[in-house]
Amino acid sequence: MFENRIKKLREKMESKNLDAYLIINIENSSKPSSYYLTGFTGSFSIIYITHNDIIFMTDGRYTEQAEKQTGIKPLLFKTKLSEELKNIINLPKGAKIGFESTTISSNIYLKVLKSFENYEFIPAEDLITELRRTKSEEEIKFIKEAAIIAEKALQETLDTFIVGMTEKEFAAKLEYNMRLFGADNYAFETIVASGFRGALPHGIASDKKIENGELVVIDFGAYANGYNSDITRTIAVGNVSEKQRNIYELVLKAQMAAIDAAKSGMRYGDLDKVARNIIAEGGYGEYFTHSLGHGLGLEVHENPRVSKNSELISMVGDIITIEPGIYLPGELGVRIEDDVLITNDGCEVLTSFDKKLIIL
Ligand SMILES: [Mn+2]
Repeated sequence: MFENRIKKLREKMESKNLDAYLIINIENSSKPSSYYLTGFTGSFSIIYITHNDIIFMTDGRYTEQAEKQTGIKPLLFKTKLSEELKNIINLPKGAKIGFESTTISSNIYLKVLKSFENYEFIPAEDLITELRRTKSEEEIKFIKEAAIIAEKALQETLDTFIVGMTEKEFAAKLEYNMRLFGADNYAFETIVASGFRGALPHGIASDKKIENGELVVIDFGAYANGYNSDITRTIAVGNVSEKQRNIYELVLKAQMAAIDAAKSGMRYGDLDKVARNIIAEGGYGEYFTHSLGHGLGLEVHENPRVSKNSELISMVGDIITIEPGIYLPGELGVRIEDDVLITNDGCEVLTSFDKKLIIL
C-alpha cells in the first residue's frame, strides 16, 4: 500500500519536474502526510524521496517503532536539521526539491531551506493533498468505523442526559464514550453549544447548563486508525417552540437536498448552492454563515473544500461533510452534518444517526 503511494507521488514529481520531495515532520507538523506515505505515526520524521531512493530519518524515541511501521531502516537524527539535510541531499546543482509549504515553519524555511543555495525548493503540498483526496476501500472502511464509534457514543450519552448538566459534562461523557467504543482519541475539540450559544458555530463546550426549551448543537468526531469522523446533530430539550422546529426542519430539508444532489462531476460550488438556496428561500439566507462542508480523512478539514465559490469538481472517492446551519445571534443555532462518499451514481452516506428532531 505504501509502496503504491510512493510510486504515485513519484509520478506526480515527474510531471512537475521535481528531482526530490522532502517532508519535514516536527511535533506532528506533517504527521498526516508522513503517515500517508510511510505508515509512521510518530511526531518526528524527515522523509526524503527521490525517483529511485527513499530516506527515512527519526530520533531515538522512534527508531524501533519507525522500522516496524515503515519497513524502512531509519537513519538516526543526531545533530541539527540543516546538518542532517546536508548529509541526506545529494543532487546536482540546480536540482528541484518539492516540499510542503503549508506545514513548514517560516523559521525552517528561512534558516534551513534557504541556506541551500544549490537547490531550488518548490512548494508542492498539492502533490500529496491530491493523492490523499481519493479514498481507497481501506480508508473508507476506517472512516466508517470512526463514524460508527461516534454515533454509538452519542446514543449512549443521550441515554444518560439530565436537564441541567453542563455542556462540558456532556462533552466529557461523549468523549469518554468514544474511547470506550474504540476511538484512539476524539477528532477535534467537541462542540456542545446550547441555547443562545448555539449561534456560535464553533462554540466548544462551556460551563453553561443545558436547560429546558433549548436546542443543543453537538458537533464531534472520533479518531481511529488514523482517520476521523465528523458529525453534527442538533437536539431539543423539554419543549420545542414552533420557530425552533421550523428552523430545524429547514436545515434538515437543505441538508437532505444537498445529499440527494451530491454526485461526481459537479462543481462543489453548485452543491453548496443547493443547500444555500433552500435556506435563503426559507428566509434565513444571511444566517447560514459558513461553507457547506469539507473533505475529511487523515485530517478533519482537508481537500476538497465545499464552499459557495468552489470551482473544484467532485470526484468518485471524495469523502466530504455536508453540514448546513442557521445561527440566530443571541438566540439559537441549528446544524446537521453527515459524512458522505462520492460514488459512481451519487453518494453514500457514511453516518447514519437519526435526523428526526430528538426531544429529550
Ligand atoms: Mn465538519
